[in-house]
Amino acid sequence: MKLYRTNLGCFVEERGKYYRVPLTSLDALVTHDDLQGYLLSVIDKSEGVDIAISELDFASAQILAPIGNQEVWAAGVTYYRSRSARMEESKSADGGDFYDRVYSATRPELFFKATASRVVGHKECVRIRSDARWSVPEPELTLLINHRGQIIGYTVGNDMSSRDIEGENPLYLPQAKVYDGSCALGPCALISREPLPASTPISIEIVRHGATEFSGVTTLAELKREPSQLVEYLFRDNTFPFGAFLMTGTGIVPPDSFSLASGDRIRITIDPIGTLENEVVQGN
Ligand code: DO4
Ligand code: MG
Repeated sequence: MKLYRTNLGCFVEERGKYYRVPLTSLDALVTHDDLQGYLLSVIDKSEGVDIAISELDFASAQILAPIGNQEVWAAGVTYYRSRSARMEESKSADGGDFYDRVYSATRPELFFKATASRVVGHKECVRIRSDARWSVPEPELTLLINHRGQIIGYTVGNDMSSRDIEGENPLYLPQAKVYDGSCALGPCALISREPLPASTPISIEIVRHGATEFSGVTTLAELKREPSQLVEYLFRDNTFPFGAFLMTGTGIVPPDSFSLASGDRIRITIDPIGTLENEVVQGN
């Protein structure tokens, strides 16, 4: 089941039909005792009633990021490709060793990524920092976790990153990662307690002036850590009254010659969830 947050309220989509969800607050949905059961009952009750109206509403709705008061956190260096790219970018700062060590350490790298106000949804604009010279998108499977630390769903995430700032000194990581428009989530949350199969592909396409400038693909088989293990570390000594999002790291890094530019369109697809599309704007 896919849960959409829109300017007209929340909708659940099942087999191409959209059903209006009476609970409109994402916080209430994420902290619901049995979200999946609740959404199934919404579908059951609406069967044969008012569905055409819901579909009509949905077609004219503006999709919003599927977030309420949740914090967004991120895991880093969870794919070999990210480890290698980071070691390379921080070589001149002697930072490479940290990335190699965290890749194989028991404790994962977890960092704070965004508050809801810094998150944009499908078809909204992600931003390049005004003081960054080398920026990339990071396509990441993003976990939706309830206040009890249970994974209740998945969304598509873009962990926008300023590689020159991060590479200059690993202590600059928060500035490279956390700024207005630095995170995109959407287009919906796939509500499921089942782990996604290892064969699940994550793909990205960056379109510039109508042509593909970069594309890449990986699969969850390349993710070195179990999502449940990442969540266990996140919830150690931390409470999340409204639940949280956890981005699971990137397995796709464009070549070093590539940097995002204003007007680029980023499309990230994770098949059972959908495609998150955002245009890039340069901060000033
Ligand atoms: O360690 C820096 C950030 C890593 C990251 O964001 C990633 O691997 O996805
Ligand atoms: Mg990342």
